[in-house]
Amino acid sequence: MTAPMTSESTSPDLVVLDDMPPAALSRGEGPTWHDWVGRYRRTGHVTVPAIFSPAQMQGAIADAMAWSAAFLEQLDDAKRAWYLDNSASRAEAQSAVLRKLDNPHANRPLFRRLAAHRPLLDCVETLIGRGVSAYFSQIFMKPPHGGGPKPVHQDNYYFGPADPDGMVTAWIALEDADLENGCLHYAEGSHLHGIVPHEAPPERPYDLLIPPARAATREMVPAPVPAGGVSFHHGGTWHQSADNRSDRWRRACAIHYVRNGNRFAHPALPYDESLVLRLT
Ligand SMILES: O=C(O)CCC(=O)C(=O)O
Repeated sequence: MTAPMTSESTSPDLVVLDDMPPAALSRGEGPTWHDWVGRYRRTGHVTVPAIFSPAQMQGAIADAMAWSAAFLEQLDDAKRAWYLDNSASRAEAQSAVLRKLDNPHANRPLFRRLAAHRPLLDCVETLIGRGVSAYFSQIFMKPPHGGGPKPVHQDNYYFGPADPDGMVTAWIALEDADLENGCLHYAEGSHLHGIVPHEAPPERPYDLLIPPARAATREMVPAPVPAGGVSFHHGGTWHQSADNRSDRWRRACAIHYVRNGNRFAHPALPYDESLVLRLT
């Protein structure tokens, strides 16, 4: 369906900003600038720590929870089962937790600022080229001992971007994400083999997933991310998250960036182009 990215066939106008490593990578030890770009090309994902401060992440969590409470308040019955983690009645909804919130970059000034954070954009522009926009975003919430798994899928199946290499997902860990509380897992190198068919369970028509028998053919490697770090993944990379088996929350914000001019040309679900936010 889409051309796979290889290290030989990156987008022609991709620019690697050799002279401007993100601040997070110029501090301390760990992978160098070139190491992490190479890792992304090879495996389809890479994690960069400490792009945001603890204070920024605490502010983001407080804002997400305030938005969640306000959103729950006005949710009608039809939408409740989709948005709530445990399908809840109206009475239960008082204590229920939203599974996800769409487009924080467009709805919440604080998340708009996170999306425009220069060290984050440095990384994004290195991966997909200069001049980028936030196209779609989501906050994902897994409460302690709750928050079901997100099955294996490819973002580019949902988005169908005109240029599959001109889209990257930046998954911001608002708090530590690890094996116990449901961090992401990736099938390394899966972005090199194109897009595979997805299906949706009849009761969850928006939950497009790679059929379990096929998903089981690939090893899924966990990608723990410390609070304030960002896991970047290519739109073709198979990924999933497990349920939260810990006493802790796992809240994260995924921002899907495109290089300007690229668009979701053949999306599997509708996306509102009026919310696209040009950033550079
Ligand atoms: O955070 C999750 O559980 C799922 C995130 C995801 O699928 C994504 O960012 O593309």
